[in-house]
Amino acid sequence: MYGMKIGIVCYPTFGGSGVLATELGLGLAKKGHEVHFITYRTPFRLTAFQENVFYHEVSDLNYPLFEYAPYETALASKMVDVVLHEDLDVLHVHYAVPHASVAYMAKKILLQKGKYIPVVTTLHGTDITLVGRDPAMAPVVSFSIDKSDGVTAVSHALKKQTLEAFDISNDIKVIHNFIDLNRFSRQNKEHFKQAIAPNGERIFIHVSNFRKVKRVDDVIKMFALVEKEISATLLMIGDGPDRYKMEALCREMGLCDKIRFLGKQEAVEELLAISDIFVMPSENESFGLAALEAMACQVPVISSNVGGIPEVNIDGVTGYISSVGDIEAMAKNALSILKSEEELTKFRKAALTQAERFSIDYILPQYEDYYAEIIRTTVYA
Ligand code: GMT
Repeated sequence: MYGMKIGIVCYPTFGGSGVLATELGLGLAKKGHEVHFITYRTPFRLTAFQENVFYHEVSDLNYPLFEYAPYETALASKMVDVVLHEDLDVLHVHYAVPHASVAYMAKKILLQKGKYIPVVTTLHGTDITLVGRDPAMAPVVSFSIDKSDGVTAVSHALKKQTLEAFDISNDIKVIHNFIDLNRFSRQNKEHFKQAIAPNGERIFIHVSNFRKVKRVDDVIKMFALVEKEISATLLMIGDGPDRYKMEALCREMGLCDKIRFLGKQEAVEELLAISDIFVMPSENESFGLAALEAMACQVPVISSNVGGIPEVNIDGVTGYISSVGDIEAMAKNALSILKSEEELTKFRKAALTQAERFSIDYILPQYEDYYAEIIRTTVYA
């Protein structure tokens, strides 16, 4: 089915689900579909005008009575408006909380107006493993996943976790996250390298939202072990609640001159292009999009072994995986990759080969086929 009109709802902030949703929308638009983003702010990777792409901002209604502005109501109303007036074929919501339940509400309102809209929900991770399974949310999350016309999860591990956490009968299709290999590739950024590692230091990199689940302190502690053995520097990219604590930890450990906190970066691929090892010691990770971005730039990954990470990072091939918190193993594995140029090159090549399996060219058609199937098979109810 070609020329679909697709609504995409996501979080517009720096974060895997928003990045993926935005790249998906842009990719679909390039293929001739009409894409309507419905969010409370312009998604951060939606930077320039592109044909077939439309952006609808959810109103921020701040009445003095409200301690919390009723975002869900405003979002549902915007969904109704856009679906009706743009005559959308399908609504694709990323991150179940609260998007799946809001979409259900919008769908019911639209049905009364004689417009049927199938809803596809993509589960991204913390919407299930952290937020969604909390008893404060679980009944609504479970209900709205079950009421979606189509449900996808970004890894087999997340599908399994969802089925374990919720009593749902809906089928869940696994569509892995993807990468645009034109953007994420190893570019020559020698001048950056000179500035960051003037004495040929090995460059370690961590990219995250600095939340507890990322175990950023493990990045620093494993780096401290590595740095005792070889000359190295660590780039910390991103921002979030734990950043202050991490800066304090670096001071305590006397590592300030070796670790640079660069904050949120738009062109993360330029920093990946000069890096030797990517570190992702997360406590939970449904997929690990940031690791895939690193691998596409030929950076081997040292990670934990949780959730969907082993579907991305192949132990002993594209990097190494170890138990959560095992910083000694992480440091040892990183040093073994860096023991020679030959070894590093071997891992770099394997990382790229694995990243190619997640190319947007291969994954995006899976979404197109899935939309077409859901549009074709869903019955009005
Ligand atoms: O990692 C986060 O806290 C952000 C979160 C999000 O929703 O933006 O990331 C989740 O979705 C990404 C895209 O599908 C996945 O690559 C991440 O692994 C997943 N994070 C977790 O499961 C912790």
